[in-house]
Amino acid sequence: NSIVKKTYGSRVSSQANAAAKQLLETMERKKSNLCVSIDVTNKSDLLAVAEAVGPDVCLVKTHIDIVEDFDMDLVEKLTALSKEHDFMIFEDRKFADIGNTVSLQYSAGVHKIASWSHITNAHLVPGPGIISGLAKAGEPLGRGLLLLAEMSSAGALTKGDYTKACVQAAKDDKSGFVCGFIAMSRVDEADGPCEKDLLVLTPGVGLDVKGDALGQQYRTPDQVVRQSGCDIIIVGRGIYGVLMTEEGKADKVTAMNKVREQGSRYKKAGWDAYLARIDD
Ligand code: BMP
Repeated sequence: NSIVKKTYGSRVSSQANAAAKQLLETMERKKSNLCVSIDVTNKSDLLAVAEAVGPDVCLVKTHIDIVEDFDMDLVEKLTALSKEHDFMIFEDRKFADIGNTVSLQYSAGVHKIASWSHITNAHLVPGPGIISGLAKAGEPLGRGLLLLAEMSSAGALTKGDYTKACVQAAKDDKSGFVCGFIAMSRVDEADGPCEKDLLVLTPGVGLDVKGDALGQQYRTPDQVVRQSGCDIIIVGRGIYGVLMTEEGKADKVTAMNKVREQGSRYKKAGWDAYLARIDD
């Protein structure tokens, strides 16, 4: 009865959270456990990548504060693409302050994240008040929250008792606003089966390289989904990286074709790993 043996579709009905429910439905419908992380610094590239990989992904992850020409038109266009191509949106904001402050950061300011992002995430460093603060803004809108239980970067302090406290906080959350984790492994089942059905989303995924110069560490979709039991692979530069090269900047059309190709390559690798996992 371990969660890793269940199909995504069979987990829909056990979701207390509307965003998690919709995400699992989308994964099953599109046969995709791929989230693309579009970490580019201008609107047009962000929208072009979302358009190119849209059909292959269940989720688009943003770092909205790196977009230099951000305005609400970007949000409207991204939302339109999410409807057209049937994907959800995850703003990787990594909230980390007291409840009152994060509630404002989430709902107000320039970005008004809660108004358009189906899912966001938070560190548990300030304690469970951060969950209540974010829930105040996100719950009425049916949003979902992921806790950063483990990180992919070398030397991360997210381990041991800290990871356990994140899992406990998710289990203790009565509201259902916390719907899963950013983690490198099946943290919710580290000490046996978990009653709540939570999602594990995993960054640090790459097929061609092992890391970057700033501490990122990559594993393959098979290591992440089949061997470690995680639910969703998050891939950034492995998909859009060509746009950062001189050739990519010089010839956007060819580069976008490459982005599309990488998107379908990672989609297949993630889904094959999932099929192997439920069959194993
Ligand atoms: P890339 O695949 O290009 O390395 O990008 C990974 C993305 O996932 C980045 O947006 C990063 O902020 C995010 N991320 C991560 O790499 N490791 C974590 O532990 C948590 C993250 O959100």
